[in-house]
Amino acid sequence: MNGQIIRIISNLYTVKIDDMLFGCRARGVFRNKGITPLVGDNVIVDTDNNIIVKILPRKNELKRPAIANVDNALIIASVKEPDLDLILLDKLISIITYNNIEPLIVFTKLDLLTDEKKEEIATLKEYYESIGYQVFFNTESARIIKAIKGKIVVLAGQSGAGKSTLINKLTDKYDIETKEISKALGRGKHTTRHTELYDIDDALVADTPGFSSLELNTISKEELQYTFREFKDYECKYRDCLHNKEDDCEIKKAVENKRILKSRYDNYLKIMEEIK
Ligand SMILES: Nc1nc2c(ncn2[C@@H]2O[C@H](COP(=O)(O)OP(=O)(O)O)[C@@H](O)[C@H]2O)c(=O)[nH]1
Ligand SMILES: [Mg+2]
Ligand SMILES: [Zn+2]
Repeated sequence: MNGQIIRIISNLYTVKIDDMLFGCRARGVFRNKGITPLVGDNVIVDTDNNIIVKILPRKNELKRPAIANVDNALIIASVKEPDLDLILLDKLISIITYNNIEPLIVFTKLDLLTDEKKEEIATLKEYYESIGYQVFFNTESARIIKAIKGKIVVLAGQSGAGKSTLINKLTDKYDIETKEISKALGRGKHTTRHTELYDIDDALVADTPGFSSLELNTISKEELQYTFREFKDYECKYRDCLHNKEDDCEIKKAVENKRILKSRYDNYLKIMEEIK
């Protein structure tokens, strides 16, 4: 029968088949071939013997957390405590997009802002929506649940941004430990020892950041522009243009005309600097 691995503890695999959970072992042959079954793997199970007999092809695979077939990354971006970090946001969007995962943006902690600052965030939200991203506030549980239904989802975003809090808000099935902001920022390591996917209304969500901003290394500076979705609307007359030098560059013109958000372009240049 077909199922999906939702939890791994040492060599015991919990496989969800329809709505039932099976504790399974993996076939010895995987080990011999150097194949490691991952959380998120679609598998075929011999349910008479509770053995995983086959792992179906993966659409992608992450290292930390070790997880396969990720559909979405929820980028959790706090607007205060810690302050909104737009370069981190744009960098995460690029890294996630590059890994063939659709990013969803969630702004948290708007309750800590003045009305004026809230307006600025609303404008920002509109921009990201206008270029094709789904953007949420962490108060919009119903909308978020709808967006991730049936998907495998990882979280991204800095410590203290409100990732665990969000999962607790999305479901009352779990009570995940959240940290006071001071402690969260002081902590270098996760206490999580194994990858578990929380089953939230038919979505599987990993409460371990799937991406950090440090993972730029695989993107080349030539490829970076393709992870900036709005750049695709413009065609430069310069072949191989990196949109950083030529005065007559279509992207630069779009920034001047305020059709591309200035911070997006500035962050593009900063991220490219980091790649070099
Ligand atoms: N005021 C406010 N505090 C929040 C919000 N979301 C999370 N927090 C607090 O921020 C701190 C860090 O949250 P946590 O979920 O542990 O962050 P994580 O490190 O990303 O998992 C905790 O004290 C939360 O109670 C929010 O929307 N508003
Ligand atoms: Mg947490
Ligand atoms: Zn250009």
